Amino acid sequence: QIMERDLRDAIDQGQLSLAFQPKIDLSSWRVTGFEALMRWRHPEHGNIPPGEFIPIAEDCGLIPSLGEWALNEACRCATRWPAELTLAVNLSPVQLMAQNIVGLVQAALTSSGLQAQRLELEITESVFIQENRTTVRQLRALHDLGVRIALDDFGTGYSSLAYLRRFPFDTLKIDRAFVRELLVSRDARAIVRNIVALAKSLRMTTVAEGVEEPAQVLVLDGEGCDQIQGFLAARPMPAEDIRAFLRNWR
Ligand code: G
Ligand code: G
Ligand code: MN
Ligand code: NA
Repeated sequence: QIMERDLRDAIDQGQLSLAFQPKIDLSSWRVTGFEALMRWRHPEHGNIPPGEFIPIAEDCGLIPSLGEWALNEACRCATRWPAELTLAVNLSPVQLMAQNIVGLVQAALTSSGLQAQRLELEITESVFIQENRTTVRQLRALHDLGVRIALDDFGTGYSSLAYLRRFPFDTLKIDRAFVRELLVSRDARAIVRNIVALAKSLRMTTVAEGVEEPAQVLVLDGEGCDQIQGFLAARPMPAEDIRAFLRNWR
């Protein structure tokens, strides 16, 4: 059982790290950037997946500290990459509610020297469950800094097309549940086709998550999807592996 106490120690004792997973442009097959994903190596329990500890951090009020650490660390790493590559960082809905997220993002950009246009913040649709004016106002203020905003895991949560009208997302990430079924389910394929069409008409970039097979790439490309992410291109990697990965890509 993970304790709140352990999470506090994790930050202080450097048990947290970031892994980076590339996004690939389907028309050029170039790397467009990387998404930062939190990793925790517990001294006794070993690696604990973010799916386990992020919800705990959200419940016990530690997500602002974890999130601030991740944002600063990720920006610092990204300044060492080629300048055309973007960085995506996940934001918890709790951060949008509880934290001066705009000041935090501004500070991370200033102290790292990363240009705002290179940063994209990924937010899941659960941010709209207890939607209030603060959430939308914070999203707009973040957008005004020049960072991009992505809607993560689209299509599986509490999706409502109304969100797409309430806030101008730059990117829409198609949840890997649809990608997983793409080759075996006509319905999944029809959903992907229509998500892409909807995103295009709203001038959003589409990214398909969880791509593991070349055949999925062919279908996604055929349906007009812009980018892919997934084990086919690469598993999330430590920052120090990025240089070699980029050198060997293609
Ligand atoms: O890397 P993995 O597939 O185990 O990640 C599981 C989930 O944890 C994903 O949905 C991802 O969005 C989330 N996650 C990973 N890193 C972060 C982070 O830094 N902040 C937040 N809020 N969520 C993260
Ligand atoms: O933020 P998000 O929930 O999208 O986080 C991505 C998570 O999905 C990471 O934990 C990552 O390890 C995982 N992941 C990335 N690519 C693949 C993939 O191709 N297949 C599967 N099953 N999981 C993936
Ligand atoms: Mn994400
Ligand atoms: Na996702």
